[in-house]
Amino acid sequence: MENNTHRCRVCNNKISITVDFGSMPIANNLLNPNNDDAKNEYKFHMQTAICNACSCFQVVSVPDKNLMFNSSYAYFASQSKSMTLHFNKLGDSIIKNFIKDKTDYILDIGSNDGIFLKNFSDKGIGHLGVDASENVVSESRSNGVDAICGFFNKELCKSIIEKRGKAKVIISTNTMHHIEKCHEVLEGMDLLLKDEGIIIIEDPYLPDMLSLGSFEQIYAEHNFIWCCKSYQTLFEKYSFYLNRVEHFSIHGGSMRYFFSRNNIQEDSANKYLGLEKKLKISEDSIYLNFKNKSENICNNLKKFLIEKKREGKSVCGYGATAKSATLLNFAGIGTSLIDCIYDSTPAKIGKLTPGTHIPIKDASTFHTEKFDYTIIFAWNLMGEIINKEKNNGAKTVWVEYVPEIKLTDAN
Ligand code: JHZ
Ligand code: ZN
Repeated sequence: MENNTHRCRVCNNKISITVDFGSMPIANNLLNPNNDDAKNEYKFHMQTAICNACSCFQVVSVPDKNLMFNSSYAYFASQSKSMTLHFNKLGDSIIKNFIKDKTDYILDIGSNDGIFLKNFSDKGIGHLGVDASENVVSESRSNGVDAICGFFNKELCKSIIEKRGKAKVIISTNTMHHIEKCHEVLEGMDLLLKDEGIIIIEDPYLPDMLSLGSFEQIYAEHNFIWCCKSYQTLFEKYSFYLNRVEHFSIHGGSMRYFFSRNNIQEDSANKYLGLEKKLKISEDSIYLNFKNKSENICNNLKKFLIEKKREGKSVCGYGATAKSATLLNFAGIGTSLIDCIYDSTPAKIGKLTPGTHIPIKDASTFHTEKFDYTIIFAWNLMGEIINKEKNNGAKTVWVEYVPEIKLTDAN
């Protein structure tokens, strides 16, 4: 492993590179086929490191945030019914347990199209979304959600406090791992949260990524893959304590973390902190195995695709996910092996995938096309997608590839 002078973004400890994924485009930076987007495509060198002191897994050099989060952000969370359901349940439990009086409001960092806050706006409960991408903010407003466009930091929080006072609950789902300057977020939370308030964070969990070998969770926006130890280190610097965690299978394994000013650590937090220690996730040596798993996933999928091409079979993809950008670019899989990828998101349809330039087509026409094989790039939403397409009458063999190739025949 290469020696260098990189420093951990959480604790400033020296870190060294564990896996080098080479040149990568920005995962959600889909290209317009009718202009020079493809010729001028932005790329960065994606290398990852683990901090031996605080277990923070991070991308070493991250593209400028304005290149990733802007008015053409392509991900709209409400495209998934199962994710909508997941957030409805979370909303109900927060309303029951934490929203106690009329002045209490919840603030969502990375509120996207309002998928989560809709639970509050529909019931007339105080809420505010913050998101750095104007297009998803407009979408959430059109869904009745109160949201502002901006990067969450101390300055923004000062202006929110002037207008709304302090928040009872601060939540951030699938967003903290997008924010390179994580201390700016904590400085904002430190100002904005009521003394008796609670912070809830949820995102993909490092030990799950390591055990599946799902390296696709890493891309420009996902510049951290968090765990209990790394979050605990970050939050304790601002006197917030990890009280409790809840584990979910969504997105290939996610953790929900609860922080407050109370220094009480429940069994769930102890359990996972202990597990992380036992798994030695802070040690460089673990990442050699992870690198091997990642390369195997790529090699197996590529081998499968080459074989099917040779047999004259037709192959497409389903779900133009951010994850698939990492996979396709790292594996070197492009239009010679996959004809197109189907997706239901209006902002993605008609565009090309970043780096590999595979055309993205409207998922509503998928069932009419009859591809022999369909690679399910949204493997985390597989049940929902297969059911939907089965009802539409789609005939294909679905192909999963994490952790290994698995076929589901829907013919
Ligand atoms: P999905 C995103 O990652 C991006 P991605 C982001 N960086 C993040 O943090 C994680 O999510 C949590 C489509 N689809 O959820 C919609 C259909 O076409 O796996 C999406 O493009 N038909 C913010 O992009 C994609 O699949 C359907 O029926 O890796 C799913 O993307 C359904 C259900 C989805 O996340
Ligand atoms: Zn660290």
